[in-house]
Amino acid sequence: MALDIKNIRAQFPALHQEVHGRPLVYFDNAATSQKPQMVIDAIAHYYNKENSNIHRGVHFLSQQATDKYEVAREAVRRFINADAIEEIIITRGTTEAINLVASCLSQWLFKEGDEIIISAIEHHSNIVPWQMACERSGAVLKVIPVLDSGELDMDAYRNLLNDKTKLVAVNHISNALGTINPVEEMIPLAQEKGALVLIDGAQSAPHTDIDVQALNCDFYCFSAHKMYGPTGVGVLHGKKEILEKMPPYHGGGEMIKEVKFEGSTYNDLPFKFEGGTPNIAGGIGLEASIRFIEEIGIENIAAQEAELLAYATEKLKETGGIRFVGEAKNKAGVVSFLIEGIHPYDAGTILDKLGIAIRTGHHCAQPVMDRFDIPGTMRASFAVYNTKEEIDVFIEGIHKVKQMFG
Ligand code: 7TS
Repeated sequence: MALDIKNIRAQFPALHQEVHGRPLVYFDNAATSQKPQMVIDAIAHYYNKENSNIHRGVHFLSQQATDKYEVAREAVRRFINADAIEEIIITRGTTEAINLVASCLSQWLFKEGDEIIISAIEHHSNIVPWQMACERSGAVLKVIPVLDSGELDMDAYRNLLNDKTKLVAVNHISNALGTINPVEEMIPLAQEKGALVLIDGAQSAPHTDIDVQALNCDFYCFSAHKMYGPTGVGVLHGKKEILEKMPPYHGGGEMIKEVKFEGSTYNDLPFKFEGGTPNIAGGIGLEASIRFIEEIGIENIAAQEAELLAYATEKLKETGGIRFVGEAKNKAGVVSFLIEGIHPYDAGTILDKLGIAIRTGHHCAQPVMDRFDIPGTMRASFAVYNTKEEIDVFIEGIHKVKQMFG
């Protein structure tokens, strides 16, 4: 189905502005996407009319806010096809979701000499929490290497797996390279060895259909702000039988059943992992962002972005002197590249002056840059509202950069 991109763009107020006197071209969607009016309205409406704390008041506003927050949880469940709402923990984002699992597993599961496997193309938030878990528990971190193409070395992965492997944590889509990892293949390989699997879906939730039951992963996490929703809210999906065994993360209100000085008992799932007043407006905004995606259809979004990726890659190739970093066969709407002889930061600064927002640097994936022996890349990442005309403006910008520094 051909999407009405003009109509979609009209729903995003932030896209209709000038930056440095030029119409904004926003290609930094892997960092965070812009927000449609329906998400902004849902949040504004909550603060204008519904503001109240949830899960505790008997009064009207509190019950109404609680209902809306729980509607959001159900929307998330449906969005990722989870089995039950008890499995949906609303967090501050992907980073908090991974830290929650790493912290709880280091108390409950990991022992001296156990092994945790991550990949060479992880975001820092899927590296550092596991390093901290290793420090706490004596477990050892192992890393799946990446091939020159930007694809994971699957033979090396098979060889890393053994009876000591307790957890595999990999991203579904790499933010630095755009590689779509073969998680459908990776998950059962780990589980055959008795390991748990966490999938970092920060980059996949906005672009791919997610079915946690079909994937059969033990944990899946993502952030609302990369999928047209607000910042400061995200999701941890975990299998119920594992979440039930895990100790709680944050202690405080909401996550308890009974508190006595001699000891406290913990609440049922999912509240056991949701201590403190949550980002209520954020949860309500997340529900609106899911509705936005579902109205367009995730497969239509993916098709639009695939077209943009193919077009941008072809046009960049035509300009010459481009080194692509990450050329996996199976790739999402991210182009990471360098212009030969030009520092990405210099190029990014010139593009900014032309109203073009791309990301330059290590993209919170420093080991990827070390692996490819580069200081960083220029990264253009696409969302459903981007157009080929914007890519043409971007390519003109690349020509200007080359003229200035070439
Ligand atoms: N995992 C991946 C694969 C990511 O791309 C990001 C954020 C995170 C985890 C962390 O998500 P957060 O919402 O908790 O911060 N990625 C990026 C990026 O590529 N540029 O800025 C943030």
